[in-house]
Amino acid sequence: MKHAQAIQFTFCNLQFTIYTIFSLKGVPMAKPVVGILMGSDSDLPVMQEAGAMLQEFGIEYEMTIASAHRTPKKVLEYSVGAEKRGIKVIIAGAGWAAHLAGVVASQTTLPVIGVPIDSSPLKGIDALLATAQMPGGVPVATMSLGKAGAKNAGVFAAQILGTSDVKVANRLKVFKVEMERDVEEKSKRLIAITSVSAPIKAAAAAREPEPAAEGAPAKKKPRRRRWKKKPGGAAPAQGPAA
Ligand code: AIR
Repeated sequence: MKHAQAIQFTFCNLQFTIYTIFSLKGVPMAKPVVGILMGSDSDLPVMQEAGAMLQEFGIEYEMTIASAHRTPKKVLEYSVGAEKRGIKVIIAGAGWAAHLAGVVASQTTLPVIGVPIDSSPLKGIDALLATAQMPGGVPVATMSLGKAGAKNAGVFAAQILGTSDVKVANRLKVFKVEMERDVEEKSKRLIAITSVSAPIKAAAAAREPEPAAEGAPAKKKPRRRRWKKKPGGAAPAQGPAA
């Protein structure tokens, strides 16, 4: 782990040096606007979900390891200098006693998104509380635990940037439509392979009417079956439970 951490650190420094050389030579380079921090290299499989989402929305980001407990000076330097370097949102993920996001938030007025990581024997409950339970005045927008939380951190960062960037806002709209379509596809596949009750099939069919052929009389919407309560018995359920 220590070895991997050293490699990552060297890589980040190299990236920074290359960026500095090129920008001094006047070569335009995309500047990162989101900073992803994580407490350890062991958090990378979770935190890369945030990077993947940012990439999908065409947002430049940088990633580094900084621990509130093991490298507090680095966390301080990063937090204080981020805004000047053009960073607009910081995503901070950590496990165990996860103070990273809170410490970052204490040093900057940039929005900080916290990702609690389920790497501890307490399955992340410790990280969730440490990240979310900030005292008044120092907010950390805390996501759900683990990979879903990291993914949401990427989406949430895009939503913050989307308030002043039309391109990002439009990509977010497409993302929502695609997500809805994906779920509907899954639902159709499920209906096709299972014997679900008639009212659910009818409701699915009603949601997606077939296009009527030209000149054909308009198709009637399937009528909802009305269930009559049997004397002494309960009416059968008409759809999935909420
Ligand atoms: N951590 C590192 N410094 C402070 C904290 N809270 C967290 C990391 C990681 C966990 O400790 O975010 O989730 C275990 O780190 P490691 O390096 O032992 O794998």
